[in-house]
Amino acid sequence: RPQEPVFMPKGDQKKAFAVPPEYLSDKYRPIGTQVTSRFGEEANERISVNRISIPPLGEVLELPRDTNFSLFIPKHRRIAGRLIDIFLGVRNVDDLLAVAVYARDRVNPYLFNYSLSVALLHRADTQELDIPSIIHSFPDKYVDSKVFSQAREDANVVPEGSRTPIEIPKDFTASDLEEEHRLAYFREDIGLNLHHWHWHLVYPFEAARVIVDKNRRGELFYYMHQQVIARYNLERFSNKMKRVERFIDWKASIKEAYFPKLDSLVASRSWPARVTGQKLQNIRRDVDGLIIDVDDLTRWRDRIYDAIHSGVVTDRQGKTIPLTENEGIDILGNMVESSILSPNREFYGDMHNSGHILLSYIHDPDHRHLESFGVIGDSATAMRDPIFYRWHAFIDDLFQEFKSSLPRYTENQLNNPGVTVQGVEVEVQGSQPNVLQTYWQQSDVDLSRGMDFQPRGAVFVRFTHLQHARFTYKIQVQSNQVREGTCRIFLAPKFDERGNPWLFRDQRLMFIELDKFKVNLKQGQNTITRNSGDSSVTIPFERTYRDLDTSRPQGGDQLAQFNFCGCGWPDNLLIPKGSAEGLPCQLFVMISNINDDRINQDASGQCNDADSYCGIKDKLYPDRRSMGYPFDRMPRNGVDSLQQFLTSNMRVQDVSIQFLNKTFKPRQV
Ligand code: CUO
Repeated sequence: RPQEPVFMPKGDQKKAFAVPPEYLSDKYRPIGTQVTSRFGEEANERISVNRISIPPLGEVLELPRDTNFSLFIPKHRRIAGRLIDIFLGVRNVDDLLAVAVYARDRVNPYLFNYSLSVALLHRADTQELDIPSIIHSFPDKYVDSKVFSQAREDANVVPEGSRTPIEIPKDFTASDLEEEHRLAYFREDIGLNLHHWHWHLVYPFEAARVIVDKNRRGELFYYMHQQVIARYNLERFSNKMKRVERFIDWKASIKEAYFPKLDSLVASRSWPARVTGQKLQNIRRDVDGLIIDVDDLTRWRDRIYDAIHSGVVTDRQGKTIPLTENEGIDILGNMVESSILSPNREFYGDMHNSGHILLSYIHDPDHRHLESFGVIGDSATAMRDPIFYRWHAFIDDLFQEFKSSLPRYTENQLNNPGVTVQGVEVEVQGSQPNVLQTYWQQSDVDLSRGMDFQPRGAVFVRFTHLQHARFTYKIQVQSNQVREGTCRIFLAPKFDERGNPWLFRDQRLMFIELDKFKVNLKQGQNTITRNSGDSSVTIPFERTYRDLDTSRPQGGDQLAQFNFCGCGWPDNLLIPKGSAEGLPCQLFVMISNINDDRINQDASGQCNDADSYCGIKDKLYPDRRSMGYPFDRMPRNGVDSLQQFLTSNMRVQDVSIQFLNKTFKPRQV
């Protein structure tokens, strides 16, 4: 079993649980003393586990231990919700430990890990407990399956000090014969998939209402995924490919295939591949309690479009709720995803989640081959598959349809009178100004925690990922008085796929957010300096991979933030790949009027360094504007180009992104 107990400490301190015999599962009870003494001998600390009356696990036990688990499957998430409730419902940490220990050997490992992680994130008394990163619990969801047999061999044969990292080739899922493979470095980036897993862990769409109902979560669902598509498109441009095509013809066959080459160690099965030319089919899978027709999607889509065009949604009681200028997108986000906050799930359905399901079972819609779902059926792996982006491009288009119906921003809503941005420059380490640089970098990660074999010890895997040279923005601002403002920095390609200049209405959808931060301006001339590593979009590389982190907080508040803060765009993907000759881009900088931005709250002491896509734990989203402002709406009349869009508090600087085809050796941490 690859899974480690969630409370397992690091290093060579080994703790063992002294467990009441009746907690052992049926399989182990007859040999209880042998089992406990085997592990007990290695331990240098014993923790006694309370004997309490365990709440009945009921249907939680219905999911076999050796199957895959997906939050997109309603039955699975109902079961997860039940287990989360059990973990949230016990009186204190000691009782939680007792229930967790009892459940651990009875419950599906993925289900157990997910439910306990959600509970630890949300219980007031567990804010100081650390959750191991999922890459350490389930490395099989993130790396080439070939690694595991090599790792086992190394662990058995090679003494710990003499092991060399096992190298994962950069191109292990396909060859260049497949055009979409050019984007594999992005789709299969470990940090990207960890971010996505964390985002959905922090913003579950079904659980107790107190957990789901977070500030603007529907809007954030729209915005975070909109940015994923914008960023994917910039990567496509970097590779001389056109924008991702929406998946809208649900009767047509899908040309992009994907062969993940991942094995589930828990299910002891390979993740199914999606071959080329497949079509969506109606799902009839008794084993998952799933009945979905392709026509269901069509009906939900049409009803959602109706709601958008009429500007109102109809709730379960038949009451109408207006989709207002500011809050409408939040309602729509919950409705389309859908979450339990959807005003009417019966009528507007479960559009986006069902798309994930239909695509993930395209190879075995009626379970005749006893196959499980493909990678798009799990938020930890979904972003690996090209079809993910085509599906989300359709979902995003739905949201854009709504955004297009909103009043345009007036000049007043964009300008910040008295503030003029006079100049912008990007200083790049080791390069000329305004030329961003990217390259390949190798990094090592220890995956031994997720592997259960003797003798133990570190097993490092070496992978190759995109990286960029550090850079600094230097922004010259003139202000007619002392004031605060919000500096918003975005990047978009300068030309479209044909090399033509953009119409602003199209280019606005291509902007990726790079940073957003508060500035204090003095009267007169100001120079704002900001480092790329401080971006409000990203978390540091070390935090993405957790155990590489040398500055790891040790307890208390800091640790609570740390758990939440696994959510954040990976720093190594802040800047798209660009091209050898340099991809021409436009860097947009704006200082907006703080009076319309400000949220009055104390966000200090909380994880707030990746709030753009993830929000802040237990706080309001720290920006009052609509997410994506100022690019989230159609331009005012007469604005056809970015230049015409600009007010004096905005400025555009031409930059290029140059890719150096070099691979740098692993960082030493
Ligand atoms: Cu993140 Cu479709 O929502 O995967």
